[in-house]
Amino acid sequence: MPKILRIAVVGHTNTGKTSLMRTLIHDSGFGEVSNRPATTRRVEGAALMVDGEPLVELYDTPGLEDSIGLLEKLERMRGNLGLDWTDTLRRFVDSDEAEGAFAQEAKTLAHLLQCDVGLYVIDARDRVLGKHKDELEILGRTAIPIVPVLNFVASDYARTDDWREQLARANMHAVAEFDTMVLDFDSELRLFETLKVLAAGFRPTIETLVEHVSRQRSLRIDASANLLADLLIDASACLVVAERDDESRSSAILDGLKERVRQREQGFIAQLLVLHEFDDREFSHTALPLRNGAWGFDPFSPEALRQFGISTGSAAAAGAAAGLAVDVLSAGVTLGVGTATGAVIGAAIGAAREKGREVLSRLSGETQLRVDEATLHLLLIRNARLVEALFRRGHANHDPLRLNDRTADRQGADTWRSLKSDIRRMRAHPEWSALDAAEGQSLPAGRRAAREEAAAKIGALLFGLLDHDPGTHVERHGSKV
Ligand SMILES: Nc1nc2c(ncn2[C@@H]2O[C@H](COP(=O)(O)OP(=O)(O)OP(=O)(O)O)[C@@H](O)[C@H]2O)c(=O)[nH]1
Ligand SMILES: [Mg+2]
Repeated sequence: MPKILRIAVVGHTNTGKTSLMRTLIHDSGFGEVSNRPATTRRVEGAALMVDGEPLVELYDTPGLEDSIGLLEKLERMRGNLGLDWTDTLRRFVDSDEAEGAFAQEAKTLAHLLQCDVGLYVIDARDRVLGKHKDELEILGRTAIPIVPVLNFVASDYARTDDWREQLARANMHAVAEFDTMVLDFDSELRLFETLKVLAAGFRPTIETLVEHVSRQRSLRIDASANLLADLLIDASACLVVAERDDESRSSAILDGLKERVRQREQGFIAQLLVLHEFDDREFSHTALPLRNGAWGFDPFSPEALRQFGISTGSAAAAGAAAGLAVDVLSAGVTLGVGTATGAVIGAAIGAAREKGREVLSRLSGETQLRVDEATLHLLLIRNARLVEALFRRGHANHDPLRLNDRTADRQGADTWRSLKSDIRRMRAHPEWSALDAAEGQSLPAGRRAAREEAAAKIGALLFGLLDHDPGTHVERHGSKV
């Protein structure tokens, strides 16, 4: 294993240092984040592990508050002692002075001096002021390589150019840009690349880290695709039989099927949040689209279909049969699973949608019910969008999860078309659905093959979504006074 790289995250107070830590270590529970200054009062560390071994140690530090006063003090000290800057700084952090008015700054500088590199976090919305210039002056004299990280760059008010100019004047040319609310994988890689240039002795460490981070991302995309494929199989293959003669029992069976699909989707979301290392409590109070860890709209509601631009045809999905397709067993003719599509069944579905329970009750004999295609399409698209949003969400972000981008709907519609034959096969195998399977029950081999094929197509969709420019994903944030 290459040698451990120690990184100190430093900067003015309230610039997003703790948030950057959370983003880089994918842990929304790290430290305390708040809009008031001086939230972090002591140095706190976390390690990025590869194969069970720490590879990078990151240290969050208290914010620098009075750099103007500190620089004056250091200059006086240096004049009196006749030392160079680095020795003056070392002497300062060991002195009694470090316990007094500059205690916060001293803790941070003492830690920076023990690290291999510093990330200097800047709120890019800030005007470049004297206090920042003095901070840069002090940091530049530590003899530790410093990588400035422009944070809040997604804001309309970011003064990125002003900052780059100022940093160049301080001889800092390798600058990283970030927004800790939006986890942009490319910015993360660029940050590591910049570190590689400035901490040249740690190239193998950073290369191992980049390889690890990229591999983890691919594995997470594949795992998300598998989870989504499982959801689709469970919902597509599931079949229930309702008795024509007993209307109240039939409608209970129907409601039962819907409820199991809802719960199955919720189970999928819970698994997805674990996979992406988000705590589902984070989503319990947010408005759109997740409420209490579930989608705001019921998957069987016409609103949900409309929200994702899925056409429900002329029959407005309404009534008891909304979201369910109907196979009819009547007069000895089975419009069985294999032929569950086509004009005949299409008419039955349309009629059932229009009149709901009433039509069901008029069908003679036994009625087979399954989740209809529009709802399956919805399950695919909205959950692909959710996967995309989770990939793009920084772990410092506590805003409600928003899905602004429609790319998933367009690309998802293509994937949906390519999945049609898979779905038809799933529908021919009700035994593949785990909706009714007991916990731990092994599932048929055919299902495993179907999952692999569906997951490959869904994985391609997810990779495509994550490759495109997020554009409207980025929220705009207000100016700072
Ligand atoms: N929009 C946006 N908000 C951010 C970003 N980074 C941090 N914030 C917010 O800015 C505020 C301060 O973030 P912290 O991470 O606590 O900042 P800090 O530098 O650790 O602050 P101290 O510990 O007090 O020095 C919080 O309200 C964060 O949610 C960012 O990139 N974009
Ligand atoms: Mg902090």
